[in-house]
Amino acid sequence: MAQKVLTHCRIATMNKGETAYGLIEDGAIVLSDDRIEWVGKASQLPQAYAKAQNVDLGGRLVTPALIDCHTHLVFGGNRALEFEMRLEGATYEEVARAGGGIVATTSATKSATEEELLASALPRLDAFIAEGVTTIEIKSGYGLSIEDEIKMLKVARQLEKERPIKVVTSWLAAHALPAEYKDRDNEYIEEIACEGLRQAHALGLVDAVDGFCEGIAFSVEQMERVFDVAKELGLPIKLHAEQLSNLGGAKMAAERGALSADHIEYLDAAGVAAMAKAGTVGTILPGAFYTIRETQLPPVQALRDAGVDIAIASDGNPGSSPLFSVLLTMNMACTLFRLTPEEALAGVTRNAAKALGLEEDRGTIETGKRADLAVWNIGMPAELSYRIGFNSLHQRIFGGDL
Ligand code: DI6
Ligand code: FE
Repeated sequence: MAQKVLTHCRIATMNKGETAYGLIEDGAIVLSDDRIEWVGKASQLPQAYAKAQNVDLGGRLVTPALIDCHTHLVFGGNRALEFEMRLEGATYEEVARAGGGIVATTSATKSATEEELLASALPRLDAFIAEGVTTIEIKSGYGLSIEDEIKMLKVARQLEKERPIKVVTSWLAAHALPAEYKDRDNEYIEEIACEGLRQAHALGLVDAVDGFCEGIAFSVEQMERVFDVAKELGLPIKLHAEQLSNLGGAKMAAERGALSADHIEYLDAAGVAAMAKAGTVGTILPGAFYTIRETQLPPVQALRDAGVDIAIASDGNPGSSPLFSVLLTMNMACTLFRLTPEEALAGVTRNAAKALGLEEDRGTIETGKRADLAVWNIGMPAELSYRIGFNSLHQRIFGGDL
């Protein structure tokens, strides 16, 4: 058994407890293969580990490795043209209704080969890895045909073979209506979103089922059709909900036990209550809020008051959030949404793990959890959120590998 002891470090365990950040001063962490075997004060390190390989971290801060629980990392092309249109006054919704937006990325994604999609996704993934990310969720949603949605998820799975990273996939065929289904949205839901889900699941490509519940996308009833299939297949669900308007998608998803409801700027009290009751995580996405210059803030205080766990994520995508940095996401969540730096860090560790259904396995530094850690050249955990566009990562530990 390969055992290592990390010493001479401060540890933000991110366990809920008496101390902020679950902080341990002058701590030690014992790694055994890909697991955390022991964590605590160095002065209390059991004698049994005295002979294990010692790694002196020079007084640095250790946190759980970062988790991005909502991305659209795999896509073709880019939307710099739309960026220009929006700067000339068009809104995100207007661009979408004019056939730009998600549908434009769909054309570029359809015409790309798996190899091309992989090649364009890798540098974006590497940007996350360079910031200490070890777990990333990646959605389909720019194929909008069974074949092309499956192609996207195959690329997402392939990324895991190319890099030391855990990829969690989400089926997001219910993202936008492709031109060939104009005025036949219910047929799209049945023929592509539902039938494609069965096929992709049979290929082992789906970890969770997502959708875009919005005026410019799909209704609550249509999402329920897709979630019925998810249930039949035993797959967890999540939803892009209440991003541009309040349709009640988050409430519906929570009542069905959703892992998370994402965006949620327009979430109302009934939605908050349903999420609290179900333990559904509220995933808020400052990159999209910033990019589309949204003014409606997500109801952060109501979520806190109700005890809803808050995750934050990049939403990295070519249109509404061309943001490929978790550290910048943390800064934006604090500045734009008034999260505390502690909430921001919990949002990309413990609560992000919960949003992916992985809270038993990762997201905090505790005995038995996966040894995915980040070592930073900083002293205070708040420094992670405080700087803008600066990466202070010293070392990323993936499954105990230094
Ligand atoms: N909401 C989003 O923020 C992304 N998808 C969604 O449903 C945006 C996707 C895009 O603009 O390409
Ligand atoms: Fe999204």
